[in-house]
Amino acid sequence: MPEATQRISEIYQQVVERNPGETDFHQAVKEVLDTLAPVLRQHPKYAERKIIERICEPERQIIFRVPWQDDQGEVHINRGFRVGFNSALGPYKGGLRFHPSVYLDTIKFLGFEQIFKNALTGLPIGGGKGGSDFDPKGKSDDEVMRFCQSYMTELYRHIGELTDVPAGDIGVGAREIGYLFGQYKRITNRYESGVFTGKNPSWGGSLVRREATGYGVVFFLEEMLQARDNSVSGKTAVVSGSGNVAIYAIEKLQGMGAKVVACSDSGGVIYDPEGLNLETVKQLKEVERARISAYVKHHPHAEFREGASIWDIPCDLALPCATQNEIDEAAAKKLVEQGCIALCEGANMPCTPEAMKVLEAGKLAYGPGKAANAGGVATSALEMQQNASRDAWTFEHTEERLHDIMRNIFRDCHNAAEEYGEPGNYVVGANIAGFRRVADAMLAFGLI
Ligand code: NDP
Ligand code: 2IT
Repeated sequence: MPEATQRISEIYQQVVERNPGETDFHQAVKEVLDTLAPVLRQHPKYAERKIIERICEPERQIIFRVPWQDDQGEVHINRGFRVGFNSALGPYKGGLRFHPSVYLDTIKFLGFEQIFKNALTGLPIGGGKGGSDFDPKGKSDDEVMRFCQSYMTELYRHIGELTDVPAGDIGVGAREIGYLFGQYKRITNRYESGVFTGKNPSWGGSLVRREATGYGVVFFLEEMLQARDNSVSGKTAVVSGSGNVAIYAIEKLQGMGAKVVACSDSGGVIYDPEGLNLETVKQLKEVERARISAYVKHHPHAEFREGASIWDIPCDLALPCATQNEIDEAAAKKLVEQGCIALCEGANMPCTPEAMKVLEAGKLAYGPGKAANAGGVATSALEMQQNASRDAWTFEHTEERLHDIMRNIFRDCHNAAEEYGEPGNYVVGANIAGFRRVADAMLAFGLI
């Protein structure tokens, strides 16, 4: 039915016109919409009730001023955001990103992706995202605390364990969650553990949440490889970034017998042909908040390549775990040429549309972020469960739950891809499986 394709292209045009200049948001929407025509054909109700049009419009968008003072007493003004995109399946759920590049477009693309990702987990969480153009890099702990307190002084009225539950993303880790939660608790006069996830396990956080995104990516990768009678063990891997997701992806890769030869930060790439020493990376990034270039001081045989592309390094497995659009067409070509067999996305939308085409043509096993990196938010939902029951689970139990969830996500993507005639295409599988869960809930609720 050509009308379905036509309808989708009209919806996309409307999204572009209604959200001028928001190119990352357009890209995220296009990637999902391009896979939905067969679903509209099979379920005309989705079109009649304008489900896609509604999903593309956030339920609410909050933008606010965040004034704070640095250690010298100088005043700074940042902008805060929180977008509640879709609450059909549960309270808005998604991280906060603090990075100087953040603007409304960034939060909308991330919030849109989050709807489908969260639906794929099978857990009761809607989609949302937030953040600020604040740059935590180079700031003292006190400055970060003052910023977080100011940010929460506005945000607190919009969130709640049954309404909207933030967590971390780029630039927001355990330190920031602590300051944000502390201010929320103080303003609201409630110890409402379930309002935030990614908390320290000593005050209401879940074990495995810190590791969950990175571990989950590798669990998903292993499922993809096993479907091709292959495995992570014995492979050479490259992981971009050296933050939360990258570190725990490296840990699980190494634990499963892969050799990880490179990681990076915004300053450049570390290439260690002997295999990265993860303890050094953790010490530099989690303790000292140093630049990754300092790795070579500890391991002089390794090489630091300032400003270089990590995707020039030959590998079997590529795991982008830094940021959006970090793999362009040229990088994708290089990966294919050099014999990479699988790419699994820890970051959100790390491949440009052109790169995705190259990877598809190159027949790589390709794990899209909204499925592959869903282990983080899934474990956040497990943290919410523990908070609701005032319980704390063991590491082993929680990791097993995470592992099961990743296997189920893989199975759902795999089955949806087969059902819609594109076996092995997990982009199609993830988009359709996630979309259908949200769409069916929206239909059930009437016109919302
Ligand atoms: P962190 O802040 O812990 O680490 C981010 C890493 O990526 C750092 O090494 C950082 O380098 C690098 N990076 C960030 N922005 C850029 C940029 N513009 N150019 C080059 N390098 C960059 O964040 P996370 O590890 O939490 O997040 C990484 C990715 O994973 C993001 O795409 C995030 O949305 C996604 N994600 C995170 C989840 C989570 O649970 N944390 C869950 C699912 C997805 P530098 O320090 O130099 O800036
Ligand atoms: O992109 C993501 O899924 C996250 N940053 C984690 C969100 C969460 O609520 O744990």
